[in-house]
Amino acid sequence: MFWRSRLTAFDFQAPSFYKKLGYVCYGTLDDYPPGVTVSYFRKNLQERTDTAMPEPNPDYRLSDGQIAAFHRDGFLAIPAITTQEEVERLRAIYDRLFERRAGREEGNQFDLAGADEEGKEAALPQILNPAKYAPELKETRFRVNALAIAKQLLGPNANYAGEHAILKPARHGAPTPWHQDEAYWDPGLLYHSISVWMPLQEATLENGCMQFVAGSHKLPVAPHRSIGNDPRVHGLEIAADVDVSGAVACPLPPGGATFHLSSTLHYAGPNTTDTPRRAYILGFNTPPKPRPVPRDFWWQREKRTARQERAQAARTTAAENKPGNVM
Ligand SMILES: O=C(O)CCC(=O)C(=O)O
Repeated sequence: MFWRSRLTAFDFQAPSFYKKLGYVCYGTLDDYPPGVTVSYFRKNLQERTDTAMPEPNPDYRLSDGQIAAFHRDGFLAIPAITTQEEVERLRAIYDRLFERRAGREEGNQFDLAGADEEGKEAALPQILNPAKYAPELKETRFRVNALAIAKQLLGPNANYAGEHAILKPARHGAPTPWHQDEAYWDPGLLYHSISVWMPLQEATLENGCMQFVAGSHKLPVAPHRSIGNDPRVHGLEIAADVDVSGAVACPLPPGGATFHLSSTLHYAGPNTTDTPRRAYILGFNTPPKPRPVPRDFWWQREKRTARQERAQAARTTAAENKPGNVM
Protein backbone atom coordinates (compact mmCIF):
# COMPACT_ATOMS: atom_id res chain seq x y z
CA MET A 1 0.00 0.00 0.00
CA PHE A 2 1.21 3.58 -0.73
CA TRP A 3 0.54 6.73 1.27
CA ARG A 4 1.14 10.18 -0.22
CA SER A 5 2.89 12.73 1.95
CA ARG A 6 2.64 16.45 1.04
CA LEU A 7 4.40 19.47 2.48
CA THR A 8 4.97 23.16 1.83
CA ALA A 9 8.33 24.91 2.41
CA PHE A 10 9.33 28.55 2.15
CA ASP A 11 12.86 29.52 0.98
CA PHE A 12 13.98 30.08 4.55
CA GLN A 13 12.80 26.56 5.47
CA ALA A 14 15.54 24.95 3.34
CA PRO A 15 13.54 23.18 0.60
CA SER A 16 16.76 21.40 -0.48
CA PHE A 17 16.55 19.41 2.78
CA TYR A 18 13.24 17.88 1.66
CA LYS A 19 14.65 17.11 -1.82
CA LYS A 20 17.40 15.09 -0.13
CA LEU A 21 14.68 13.09 1.64
CA GLY A 22 13.17 12.15 -1.72
CA TYR A 23 10.40 14.77 -1.89
CA VAL A 24 9.57 15.99 -5.40
CA CYS A 25 8.71 19.65 -5.96
CA TYR A 26 5.54 19.84 -8.06
CA GLY A 27 5.05 23.61 -8.02
CA THR A 28 6.29 26.94 -6.73
CA LEU A 29 4.66 30.27 -6.02
CA ASP A 30 6.87 33.36 -6.27
CA ASP A 31 6.49 36.48 -4.18
CA TYR A 32 4.22 34.79 -1.68
CA PRO A 33 4.63 36.83 0.51
CA PRO A 34 6.63 39.43 -1.50
CA GLY A 35 10.30 38.42 -1.88
CA VAL A 36 9.70 34.83 -0.80
CA THR A 37 9.11 31.67 -2.89
CA VAL A 38 7.00 28.85 -1.55
CA SER A 39 7.60 25.30 -2.87
CA TYR A 40 5.10 22.43 -2.81
CA PHE A 41 6.48 18.90 -2.35
CA ARG A 42 5.09 15.41 -2.45
CA LYS A 43 6.46 11.93 -1.82
CA ASN A 44 5.02 8.40 -1.99
CA LEU A 45 5.56 6.50 1.26
CA GLN A 46 5.58 2.72 1.07
CA GLU A 47 4.15 0.91 4.07
CA ARG A 48 6.97 -1.05 5.74
CA THR A 49 5.75 -4.54 6.47
CA ASP A 50 9.03 -5.26 8.29
CA THR A 51 8.55 -2.69 11.05
CA ALA A 52 4.80 -2.16 11.18
CA MET A 53 3.30 -3.03 14.57
CA PRO A 54 0.52 -5.17 13.22
CA GLU A 55 -3.02 -4.96 14.44
CA PRO A 56 -4.97 -8.24 14.21
CA ASN A 57 -4.98 -8.73 10.50
CA PRO A 58 -6.09 -11.97 8.85
CA ASP A 59 -4.68 -10.50 5.61
CA TYR A 60 -1.22 -9.79 7.07
CA ARG A 61 1.23 -10.14 4.18
CA LEU A 62 4.88 -11.12 4.06
CA SER A 63 6.78 -9.82 1.06
CA ASP A 64 7.68 -12.19 -1.81
CA GLY A 65 11.33 -11.85 -0.74
CA GLN A 66 10.54 -12.96 2.82
CA ILE A 67 8.58 -15.98 1.58
CA ALA A 68 11.40 -16.98 -0.80
CA ALA A 69 13.97 -16.62 2.02
CA PHE A 70 11.87 -18.85 4.28
CA HIS A 71 11.69 -21.61 1.65
CA ARG A 72 15.42 -21.27 0.90
CA ASP A 73 16.66 -21.20 4.52
CA GLY A 74 13.94 -23.04 6.48
CA PHE A 75 13.49 -20.06 8.81
CA LEU A 76 12.60 -16.36 8.82
CA ALA A 77 12.66 -13.55 11.40
CA ILE A 78 10.42 -10.48 11.51
CA PRO A 79 10.72 -7.60 14.01
CA ALA A 80 7.01 -7.35 14.91
CA ILE A 81 4.07 -9.74 14.90
CA THR A 82 2.04 -8.00 17.58
CA THR A 83 1.89 -4.75 19.54
CA GLN A 84 3.91 -3.85 22.63
CA GLU A 85 0.65 -3.52 24.59
CA GLU A 86 -0.17 -7.14 23.82
CA VAL A 87 3.36 -8.27 24.71
CA GLU A 88 2.95 -6.67 28.14
CA ARG A 89 -0.43 -8.31 28.69
CA LEU A 90 0.91 -11.73 27.61
CA ARG A 91 3.96 -11.37 29.84
CA ALA A 92 1.73 -10.95 32.93
CA ILE A 93 -0.34 -14.04 31.99
CA TYR A 94 2.82 -16.01 31.22
CA ASP A 95 4.51 -15.23 34.54
CA ARG A 96 1.31 -16.10 36.43
CA LEU A 97 1.11 -19.52 34.72
CA PHE A 98 4.70 -20.42 35.62
CA GLU A 99 4.37 -19.07 39.17
CA ARG A 100 1.27 -21.12 39.93
CA ARG A 101 2.81 -24.15 38.18
CA ALA A 102 -0.18 -24.47 35.82
CA GLY A 103 -0.43 -27.94 34.27
CA ARG A 104 2.19 -29.50 36.55
CA GLU A 105 -0.11 -32.26 37.86
CA GLU A 106 -1.23 -33.24 34.36
CA GLY A 107 2.36 -33.47 33.11
CA ASN A 108 1.95 -30.30 31.05
CA GLN A 109 4.46 -28.25 33.05
CA PHE A 110 7.90 -29.78 33.50
CA ASP A 111 11.63 -29.27 33.20
CA LEU A 112 12.62 -29.66 29.56
CA ALA A 113 16.33 -29.96 30.36
CA GLY A 114 16.41 -31.83 33.68
CA ALA A 115 15.05 -34.93 35.41
CA ASP A 116 12.10 -32.86 36.65
CA GLU A 117 12.40 -33.94 40.28
CA GLU A 118 9.86 -32.51 42.70
CA GLY A 119 11.34 -29.70 44.83
CA LYS A 120 14.28 -29.08 42.47
CA GLU A 121 14.32 -25.80 40.52
CA ALA A 122 13.76 -26.41 36.82
CA ALA A 123 16.60 -25.45 34.46
CA LEU A 124 14.27 -24.97 31.47
CA PRO A 125 10.60 -24.88 32.53
CA GLN A 126 8.07 -25.56 29.80
CA ILE A 127 4.25 -25.45 29.70
CA LEU A 128 2.45 -27.41 26.99
CA ASN A 129 -0.86 -25.92 25.87
CA PRO A 130 -0.79 -22.78 28.07
CA ALA A 131 -4.14 -21.68 26.58
CA LYS A 132 -5.77 -24.57 28.47
CA TYR A 133 -4.85 -22.76 31.70
CA ALA A 134 -5.39 -19.19 30.45
CA PRO A 135 -8.17 -19.27 27.79
CA GLU A 136 -7.66 -15.55 27.10
CA LEU A 137 -4.55 -16.63 25.17
CA LYS A 138 -6.90 -17.86 22.43
CA GLU A 139 -7.90 -14.26 21.61
CA THR A 140 -4.68 -12.53 20.64
CA ARG A 141 -3.34 -10.46 17.76
CA PHE A 142 -0.33 -12.77 17.84
CA ARG A 143 -2.54 -15.75 17.00
CA VAL A 144 -4.44 -13.99 14.19
CA ASN A 145 -1.26 -12.67 12.56
CA ALA A 146 0.65 -15.94 13.02
CA LEU A 147 -2.13 -17.89 11.31
CA ALA A 148 -2.20 -15.39 8.41
CA ILE A 149 1.54 -15.85 7.94
CA ALA A 150 1.32 -19.65 8.34
CA LYS A 151 -1.17 -19.72 5.45
CA GLN A 152 1.29 -17.84 3.27
CA LEU A 153 4.15 -20.15 4.18
CA LEU A 154 2.33 -23.50 4.19
CA GLY A 155 -0.72 -22.85 2.01
CA PRO A 156 -4.39 -22.04 2.63
CA ASN A 157 -5.06 -25.34 4.50
CA ALA A 158 -2.67 -24.43 7.30
CA ASN A 159 -4.24 -24.41 10.72
CA TYR A 160 -3.41 -24.04 14.41
CA ALA A 161 -1.66 -27.18 15.73
CA GLY A 162 -0.74 -26.39 19.34
CA GLU A 163 1.33 -24.13 21.54
CA HIS A 164 3.89 -24.07 24.32
CA ALA A 165 5.87 -21.71 26.49
CA ILE A 166 9.57 -22.07 27.31
CA LEU A 167 11.08 -20.02 30.12
CA LYS A 168 14.79 -19.55 30.66
CA PRO A 169 15.06 -18.33 34.27
CA ALA A 170 17.42 -15.44 35.00
CA ARG A 171 21.12 -16.42 35.31
CA HIS A 172 20.60 -20.18 35.14
CA GLY A 173 18.21 -20.87 32.24
CA ALA A 174 19.73 -23.87 30.42
CA PRO A 175 20.51 -23.96 26.70
CA THR A 176 17.95 -25.56 24.41
CA PRO A 177 20.28 -27.96 22.57
CA TRP A 178 20.45 -28.33 18.80
CA HIS A 179 17.45 -30.34 17.61
CA GLN A 180 14.78 -30.76 14.95
CA ASP A 181 11.20 -30.51 16.29
CA GLU A 182 10.04 -33.50 14.27
CA ALA A 183 12.28 -35.74 16.40
CA TYR A 184 9.60 -35.37 19.13
CA TRP A 185 6.71 -36.33 16.85
CA ASP A 186 5.10 -39.39 15.27
CA PRO A 187 7.71 -41.04 13.00
CA GLY A 188 4.93 -42.51 10.85
CA LEU A 189 3.62 -39.14 9.65
CA LEU A 190 4.61 -36.70 6.94
CA TYR A 191 4.62 -33.15 8.33
CA HIS A 192 4.32 -29.74 6.75
CA SER A 193 4.54 -27.63 9.82
CA ILE A 194 5.97 -24.42 11.29
CA SER A 195 6.62 -22.97 14.73
CA VAL A 196 6.12 -19.27 15.35
CA TRP A 197 8.41 -18.23 18.22
CA MET A 198 7.76 -14.89 19.92
CA PRO A 199 9.85 -13.44 22.78
CA LEU A 200 8.01 -11.46 25.48
CA GLN A 201 11.11 -9.30 26.10
CA GLU A 202 14.11 -8.58 23.94
CA ALA A 203 15.77 -11.84 22.82
CA THR A 204 19.56 -11.61 22.62
CA LEU A 205 22.54 -13.92 22.31
CA GLU A 206 23.05 -13.44 26.07
CA ASN A 207 19.56 -14.56 27.13
CA GLY A 208 18.96 -17.28 24.53
CA CYS A 209 17.61 -16.01 21.21
CA MET A 210 16.88 -18.58 18.49
CA GLN A 211 19.66 -19.79 16.17
CA PHE A 212 19.19 -21.77 12.97
CA VAL A 213 21.26 -23.69 10.43
CA ALA A 214 20.15 -22.35 7.06
CA GLY A 215 19.12 -25.08 4.61
CA SER A 216 19.00 -27.82 7.29
CA HIS A 217 15.26 -28.30 6.66
CA LYS A 218 16.21 -30.20 3.50
CA LEU A 219 17.97 -32.91 5.56
CA PRO A 220 16.18 -35.93 7.04
CA VAL A 221 15.58 -36.03 10.80
CA ALA A 222 18.94 -36.94 12.37
CA PRO A 223 19.28 -39.34 15.32
CA HIS A 224 18.47 -37.66 18.64
CA ARG A 225 18.68 -38.64 22.31
CA SER A 226 17.45 -37.23 25.62
CA ILE A 227 19.58 -34.27 26.76
CA GLY A 228 22.77 -35.55 28.41
CA ASN A 229 21.76 -39.05 27.27
CA ASP A 230 19.56 -39.25 30.37
CA PRO A 231 16.22 -40.94 29.52
CA ARG A 232 14.59 -39.17 32.52
CA VAL A 233 14.90 -35.88 30.57
CA HIS A 234 12.07 -34.92 28.19
CA GLY A 235 14.17 -32.56 26.01
CA LEU A 236 16.07 -33.93 23.02
CA GLU A 237 19.48 -33.13 21.56
CA ILE A 238 20.89 -34.17 18.24
CA ALA A 239 23.12 -37.25 18.55
CA ALA A 240 24.90 -36.94 15.20
CA ASP A 241 27.87 -34.97 13.99
CA VAL A 242 26.34 -31.86 12.40
CA ASP A 243 28.12 -28.72 11.31
CA VAL A 244 26.53 -25.77 13.11
CA SER A 245 29.45 -23.39 12.56
CA GLY A 246 27.42 -21.29 10.11
CA ALA A 247 24.42 -20.95 12.43
CA VAL A 248 22.44 -17.73 12.15
CA ALA A 249 21.42 -16.07 15.43
CA CYS A 250 18.14 -14.13 15.36
CA PRO A 251 18.05 -11.49 18.11
CA LEU A 252 14.59 -9.91 18.27
CA PRO A 253 12.75 -7.06 19.97
CA PRO A 254 9.82 -7.99 22.24
CA GLY A 255 6.90 -9.08 20.05
CA GLY A 256 9.11 -9.96 17.07
CA ALA A 257 8.94 -13.51 15.73
CA THR A 258 10.88 -16.28 14.07
CA PHE A 259 9.29 -18.96 11.90
CA HIS A 260 10.90 -22.34 11.33
CA LEU A 261 9.97 -25.63 9.72
CA SER A 262 9.73 -28.80 11.82
CA SER A 263 12.91 -30.18 10.23
CA THR A 264 15.03 -27.02 10.59
CA LEU A 265 17.95 -27.51 12.98
CA HIS A 266 17.80 -24.93 15.77
CA TYR A 267 19.17 -23.99 19.18
CA ALA A 268 18.80 -21.31 21.87
CA GLY A 269 21.68 -20.54 24.24
CA PRO A 270 21.61 -20.30 28.03
CA ASN A 271 20.27 -17.24 29.81
CA THR A 272 23.25 -15.51 31.41
CA THR A 273 21.37 -12.26 32.14
CA ASP A 274 19.61 -10.99 35.27
CA THR A 275 16.11 -11.19 33.76
CA PRO A 276 14.04 -14.17 32.60
CA ARG A 277 13.79 -15.02 28.89
CA ARG A 278 10.22 -15.82 27.99
CA ALA A 279 9.24 -17.41 24.67
CA TYR A 280 5.66 -18.12 23.58
CA ILE A 281 5.40 -20.49 20.62
CA LEU A 282 2.47 -21.34 18.34
CA GLY A 283 2.50 -24.29 15.92
CA PHE A 284 0.67 -24.52 12.59
CA ASN A 285 0.45 -27.33 10.04
CA THR A 286 -1.45 -28.73 7.13
CA PRO A 287 -3.09 -32.08 8.00
CA PRO A 288 -0.25 -34.63 8.42
CA LYS A 289 -0.38 -37.71 6.14
CA PRO A 290 0.90 -41.27 6.77
CA ARG A 291 4.42 -41.77 5.42
CA PRO A 292 4.81 -44.52 2.83
CA VAL A 293 7.72 -45.86 4.93
CA PRO A 294 7.59 -45.00 8.65
CA ARG A 295 10.82 -43.91 10.35
CA ASP A 296 12.24 -45.38 13.54
CA PHE A 297 12.69 -42.75 16.25
CA TRP A 298 14.12 -45.19 18.80
CA TRP A 299 15.02 -42.38 21.20
CA GLN A 300 11.31 -41.87 21.91
CA ARG A 301 10.97 -45.46 23.22
CA GLU A 302 13.87 -45.00 25.64
CA LYS A 303 12.34 -42.05 27.53
CA ARG A 304 11.10 -42.60 31.11
CA THR A 305 10.12 -39.18 32.41
CA ALA A 306 8.37 -37.96 35.56
CA ARG A 307 6.15 -35.91 33.26
CA GLN A 308 4.86 -39.12 31.57
CA GLU A 309 4.14 -40.59 35.01
CA ARG A 310 2.20 -37.53 36.15
CA ALA A 311 0.24 -37.47 32.87
CA GLN A 312 -0.64 -41.17 33.25
CA ALA A 313 -1.71 -40.69 36.90
CA ALA A 314 -3.90 -37.71 35.89
CA ARG A 315 -5.56 -39.77 33.13
CA THR A 316 -6.27 -42.62 35.58
CA THR A 317 -7.78 -40.22 38.16
CA ALA A 318 -9.93 -38.57 35.46
CA ALA A 319 -11.19 -41.98 34.27
CA GLU A 320 -11.99 -43.02 37.85
CA ASN A 321 -13.86 -39.79 38.53
CA LYS A 322 -15.93 -39.95 35.33
CA PRO A 323 -19.67 -39.69 36.20
CA GLY A 324 -21.24 -43.16 36.25
CA ASN A 325 -17.97 -44.90 37.12
CA VAL A 326 -18.65 -47.10 40.13
CA MET A 327 -15.54 -48.18 42.05
O1 LIG B 1 12.69 -21.26 23.30
C1 LIG B 1 13.59 -22.08 23.24
O2 LIG B 1 14.51 -22.09 24.04
C2 LIG B 1 13.61 -23.10 22.14
C3 LIG B 1 12.37 -23.12 21.31
C4 LIG B 1 12.31 -24.25 20.35
O3 LIG B 1 13.14 -25.11 20.29
C5 LIG B 1 11.16 -24.31 19.43
O4 LIG B 1 10.28 -23.44 19.49
O5 LIG B 1 11.10 -25.25 18.63
